[in-house]
Amino acid sequence: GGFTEEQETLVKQSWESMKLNVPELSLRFFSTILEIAPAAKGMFSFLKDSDEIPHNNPKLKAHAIKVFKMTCEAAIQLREKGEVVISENTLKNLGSVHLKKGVIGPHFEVVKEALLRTIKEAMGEQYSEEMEKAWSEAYDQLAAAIKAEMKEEA
Ligand code: HEM
Ligand code: ISQ
Repeated sequence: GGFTEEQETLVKQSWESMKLNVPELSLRFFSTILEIAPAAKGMFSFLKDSDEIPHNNPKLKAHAIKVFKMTCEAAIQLREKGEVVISENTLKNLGSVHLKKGVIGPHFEVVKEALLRTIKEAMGEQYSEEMEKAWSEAYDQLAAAIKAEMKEEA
């Protein structure tokens, strides 16, 4: 089905609200990924020399926020163009980084679940099924583009 204006608005508005609390959001998101898939710990450089999740790691924050931002951008493009378009350089870089880190298909479901749980927690009363569905669809399309690039580079 097509991505509606209402869905785009739900994603954009919730992101505007969530980005007011980047430090907590990025930490919750990352912690939830590791809660669901503890084995993913070894993949992230932020955790190299400790078991503790660093609470003020600029790289962790920047990457986590990029996932939200890119999903929000995907929602805008889905509504405007009916598909997710990512610049060639960005896509190539994301493909190679994730391939090199050993990311595989099922990991994308883990990150999706963590993203949705983080949004639910952050939005509280304002959270809705429709909001979840909009983020979920945008994420799926974005993930498909990255997975296709990883396949190409493999
Ligand atoms: C790195 C985004 C899915 C694990 C990154 C970076 C971005 C990003 C922007 C930084 C790239 C750079 O260093 O230039 C995304 C997006 C995803 C996604 C938008 C899905 C739509 C995943 C999944 C996993 C994963 C499914 C597996 C659990 C990693 C790891 C790194 C990384 C291990 C390297 C972090 C480091 O040690 O510096 N991701 N990612 N990502 N991502 Fe993802
Ligand atoms: C990189 N890729 C996917 C999800 C992430 C979450 C937190 C930090 C980095 C990430």
